[in-house]
Amino acid sequence: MPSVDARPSTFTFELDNVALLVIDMQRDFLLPGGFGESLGNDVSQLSRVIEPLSALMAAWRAQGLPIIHTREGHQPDLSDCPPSKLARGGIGEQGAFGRILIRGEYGHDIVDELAPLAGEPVVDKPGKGAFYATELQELLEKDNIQKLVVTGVTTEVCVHTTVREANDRGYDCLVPADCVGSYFPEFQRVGLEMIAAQGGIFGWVADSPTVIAALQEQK
Ligand code: C5J
Repeated sequence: MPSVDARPSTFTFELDNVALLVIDMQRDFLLPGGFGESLGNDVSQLSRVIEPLSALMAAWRAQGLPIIHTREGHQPDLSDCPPSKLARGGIGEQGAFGRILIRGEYGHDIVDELAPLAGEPVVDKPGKGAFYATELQELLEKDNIQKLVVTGVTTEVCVHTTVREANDRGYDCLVPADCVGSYFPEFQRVGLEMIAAQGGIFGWVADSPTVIAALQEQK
């Protein structure tokens, strides 16, 4: 059984009950010129996640373990976008990579380096959390997944919301600190601390090389 040195305590999982969740590694959040940068954000804070996450995904795939990707976005007619979200601007407007966070647009899709492989589910979500108004829970239940390694962007928004949703649904979540990113270094630090605080109130935090080493010990 892989055993990961994590905070606040060791995180263990069975190879047949774990999935890697890759949250919203979309061009519009990560690429220079995209939606994230147009809001004044420093996208290099997110792109530094690509390399370690790519290595984790490779190790994960080498073990034949499941990866589930998510994308935040909306139908072209915006019928699934709450008026309150729309009113804050951006969504559906023309951006450098097509209409912002609209399904089917170039900017809405996942960065080339982390492209899903055939057969890996891609869950399209209208909200921040990956469980809200999606098929995610059904996918997890189908394969009896009970533990999640949660990666992606942004730490304090979609990663945190998803970890909290998962925690309330009974899933144990491990977050590799170098595989999640925030535009704001302070939010990154505090976001990770909040997960592991109070005896792991939302989950566990580790580094991806530790997770990879634990996986490779299984060979
Ligand atoms: C945001 C996300 N930040 N994926 N989305 O709007 O965290």
